[in-house]
Amino acid sequence: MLTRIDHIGIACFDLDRTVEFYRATYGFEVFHSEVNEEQGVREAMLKINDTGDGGASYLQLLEPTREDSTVAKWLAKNGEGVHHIAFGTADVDGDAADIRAKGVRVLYDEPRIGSMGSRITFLHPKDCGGVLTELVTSAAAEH
Ligand code: MC0
Repeated sequence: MLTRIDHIGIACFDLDRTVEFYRATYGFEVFHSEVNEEQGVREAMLKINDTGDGGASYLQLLEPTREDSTVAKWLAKNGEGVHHIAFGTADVDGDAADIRAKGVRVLYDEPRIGSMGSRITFLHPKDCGGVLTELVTSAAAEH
């Protein structure tokens, strides 16, 4: 069951400059940052609020680390802006299977590693009204 907005992914050309915009404009601080080589991104997670399911909602700022990454390709075409939304669930495997059975393309056969050790998969934007959609089970929810 999808129980929260886990994060909104925002693509940017310059992560440090964008982090500073969110700090100076809204007062949001970086909760966590990392490089995800598989996904080709450097990212900063800005925690916005805790959620009723024991998780939290974040803004995820994404800068590509290589030109052939999905985010670099998206930025070249669209410029900076909202890249994807992510729903949180305690069971990414089960929810992905249920959604696949409804005819929506799930991009990975098995969830991959996302931010902060989470397990993630994506739904194809062309099957989701133009919205790249991610499903996330946080590392904490698995223990
Ligand atoms: C592409 N399209 C999008 C889109 N990306 N539409 C809405 N939102 C997006 N973010 C559209 C394109 O405009 C195009 O439409 C069509 O989908 C095909 O796109 P493409 O440019 O030809 O690119 P593909 O087909 O090679 O790849 C698209 C696909 C890819 C969604 C399969 O981006 C993908 O695998 N994304 C999932 C992984 C990802 O994005 N990772 C980065 C975040 P037209 O109409 O022009 O045909 S990593 C992350 O977020 C992790 C770290 C985490 O949360 O923990």
